[in-house]
Amino acid sequence: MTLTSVQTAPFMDQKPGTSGLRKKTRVFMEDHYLENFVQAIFEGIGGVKGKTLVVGGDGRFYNDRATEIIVRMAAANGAAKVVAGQNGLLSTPAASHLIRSLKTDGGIILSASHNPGGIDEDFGIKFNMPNGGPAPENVTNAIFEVTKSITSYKMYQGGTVDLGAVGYSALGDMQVEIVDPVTAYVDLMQSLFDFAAIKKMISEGTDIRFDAMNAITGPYASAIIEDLLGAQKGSVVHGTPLPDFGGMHPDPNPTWAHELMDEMMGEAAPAFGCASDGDGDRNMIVGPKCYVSPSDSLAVIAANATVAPGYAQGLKGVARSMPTSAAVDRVADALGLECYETPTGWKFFGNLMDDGRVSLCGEESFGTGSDHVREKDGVWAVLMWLNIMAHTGKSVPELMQDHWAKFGRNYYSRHDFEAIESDKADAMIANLRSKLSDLSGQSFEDLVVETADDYSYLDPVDGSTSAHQGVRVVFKGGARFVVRLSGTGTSGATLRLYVEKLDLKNFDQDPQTALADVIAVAHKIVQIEQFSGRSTPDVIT
Ligand code: VG1
Ligand code: CO
Repeated sequence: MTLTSVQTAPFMDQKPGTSGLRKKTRVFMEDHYLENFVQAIFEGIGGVKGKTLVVGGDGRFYNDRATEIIVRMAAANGAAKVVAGQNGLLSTPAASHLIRSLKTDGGIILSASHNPGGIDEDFGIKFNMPNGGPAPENVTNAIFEVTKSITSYKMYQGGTVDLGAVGYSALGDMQVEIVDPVTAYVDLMQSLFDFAAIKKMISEGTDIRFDAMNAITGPYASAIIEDLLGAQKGSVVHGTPLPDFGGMHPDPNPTWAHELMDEMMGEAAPAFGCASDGDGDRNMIVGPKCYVSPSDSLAVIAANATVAPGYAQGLKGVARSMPTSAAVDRVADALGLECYETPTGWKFFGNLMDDGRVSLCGEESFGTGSDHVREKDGVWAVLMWLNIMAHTGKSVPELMQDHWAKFGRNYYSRHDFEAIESDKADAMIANLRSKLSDLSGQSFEDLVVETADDYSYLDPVDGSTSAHQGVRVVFKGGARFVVRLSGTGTSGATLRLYVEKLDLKNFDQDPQTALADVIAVAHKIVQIEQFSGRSTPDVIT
């Protein structure tokens, strides 16, 4: 058994994106690539000597090997203890909960989230702070700085790291605790939701389909929905986490969760359908013939959350990412709640939650969550919806119709244009930025531009600024579009176009029809086809 210092040279491409460092799995498997980044995390957070860290991931290919490497490097760097999920497994929200509840010094989560997995697909790694939330930009920047000049990393050779058995062991002077990945999380959910009421509703005939997409939520959903809440066996489908997600693209949206969508749009649809992503932090909610857009889901939860015991005292405030629709703003307005707007990525919600300003947050990208952890949480959102249904006695379509009747409908859609050549995408955004100041006042058909800017966020808690977080163009009357480039992809660029329009009277249009004029004008202003050669999106949500 020896502690070694391994010579290495920097990789210049280890800049974390929206949610950690994501690359092709084979890149992470190159000699020193993962190790360099892990050492940079340790140094970027001021060392791990005497600290306790949580480690786990979504079970994708290389998760097990990477977990062992991190445990060995933590021991070599003098950590006091590592708490790892059994077999290296932890959903992202479960990891966040462990970091918080065990009062640790943070954790490392292995996941490329909603990106496909396998040796030829994607892998990822990120650091979460002692509050359980993704590291903010000043920390990811510090980590990135270390990656650019690293010359060696520490590795504990020899000894055994057995991730398979729950219990305690040691690696050198470091204690290793292997925990069941599901238990603590299930306890947390039971403390927040009315399991008895949900169980009764299910026993009275509300049937459920939970598509875990062969990713991490399978064991969590089976334990909660089938075992505790009594849903029929088989309610959870694709419930075994597989290293390549069985070839599925574990992104819970109508395009990638098409099996679930087909079932929910068919004649024999269950009463409630839902899906989660690779690492368990996203959710999609669907009723019979009724797809719930994530922005609407956030608004419905904001309007009804007090029916759940964990939120009975009322919400402190709400927050949404800037491209998310303003549906939740309308609810906040009606309830007299503070409503915050932040850049894309869950890391921006952490300060607001820690400061007691908000208890509910959401993103249009199928992310919803609360201050019970510091990540978005797919299973949590599913249970919140079930709790709301159990207490109101309303179905998903009824909840949506009632919501729109009360607050109006913010028609909303996101169009993704994937795998654009990066320089073309950059040129498109640069061109758009260059004409922003001239846009206001200009008319496009019936739409008159009111404001156009490049979104910059001033964090009200720590005073930090994050600039260039997306271009937004708002028209008179409130319709708007937003464009930004994805920060989670691993090849080329993905352009995201977000469009929105409020309607106070007509609630039953197809969003693509309701938004057609804004979409057309967005294409014209952004010049998507001229720059990218693309006129139709790859994914519409
Ligand atoms: C996307 C989403 C963003 C989300 C992020 C991480 O980022 O748009 O809302 O927070 O993924 O989600 P981007 O930069 O590609 O638009 V996950 O489920 O990967 O942790
Ligand atoms: Co995710």
